[in-house]
Amino acid sequence: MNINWYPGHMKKTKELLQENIKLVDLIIEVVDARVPYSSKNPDFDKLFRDKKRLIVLNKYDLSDPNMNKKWEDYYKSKGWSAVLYNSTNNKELRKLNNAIAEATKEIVERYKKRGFRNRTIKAMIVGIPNVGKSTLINSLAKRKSAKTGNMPGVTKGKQWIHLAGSIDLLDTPGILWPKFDDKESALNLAFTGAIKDDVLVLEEIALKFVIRMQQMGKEKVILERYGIEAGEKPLDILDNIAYKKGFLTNKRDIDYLRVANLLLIDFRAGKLGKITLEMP
Ligand SMILES: Nc1nc2c(ncn2[C@@H]2O[C@H](COP(=O)(O)OP(=O)(O)O)[C@@H](O)[C@H]2O)c(=O)[nH]1
Ligand SMILES: [Mg+2]
Repeated sequence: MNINWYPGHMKKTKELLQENIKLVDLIIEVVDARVPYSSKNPDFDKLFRDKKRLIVLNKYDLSDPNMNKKWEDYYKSKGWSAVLYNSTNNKELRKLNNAIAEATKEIVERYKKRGFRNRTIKAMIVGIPNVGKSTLINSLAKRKSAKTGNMPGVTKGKQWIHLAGSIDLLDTPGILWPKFDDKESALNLAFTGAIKDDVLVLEEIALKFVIRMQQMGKEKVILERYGIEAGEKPLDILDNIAYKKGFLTNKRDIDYLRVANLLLIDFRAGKLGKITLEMP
């Protein structure tokens, strides 16, 4: 993990979240649209229960359009608002602002009825590491760098970013910890790069990725990308990429680390196409 989530950190994170939740009307929960289940932490659902929630399926530029629709519908069926978003494309900003306005419509109405005409709606962004929280805050704030860090519990005073309409966004995201115990989720997060490569055996991750692609009936994408043939075993695919690319050490041993890097970097950059790794 790119965060040391030892129990003290977890406790601190939860306390900080609890404190911030009291201040806001809307929780904007960011997930990775390629792995919406694995990148969401249900531990926190209880904490957010009484708040209006907008799920941002971020990085939808990298995920399967058919699956995007399914996930969006799934979240809506749970009574949450949901929007597909690409934080790296400022042209989509209006879509997100509209989704926020839509999600907070009733709250605004309620405030008006109670006579608070100019009351701003307060929102905060939450999500596990690497889903794009900082990028999203920056895109909303229309600026290049948010003072964000991956260390939980290091906020120095709260700052609000004023957005379109009368929305104020807390400038520091709430960082949720990933699901550790679920092996399948951990693997999905390793594929997307949310779990730092240096604590993982990358060659193994790459092999598992090949197997996953085969299970999803998407092996062909890999074969076509590298101009290789399939073999009998999943490992043959890594071998064949190595031969094709000349990724050999001593001119004969396969450099699996190099193959793994290539394959995973290509997947993460969307070069294997738009792929979603799990279904609702
Ligand atoms: N393709 C794509 N990349 C994104 C998107 N949002 C964030 N990223 C990238 O994902 C990585 C992690 O983003 P970051 O904002 O640091 O995530 P955080 O840990 O949740 O704050 C960065 O390399 C971003 O450029 C998106 O919508 N599409
Ligand atoms: Mg960040």
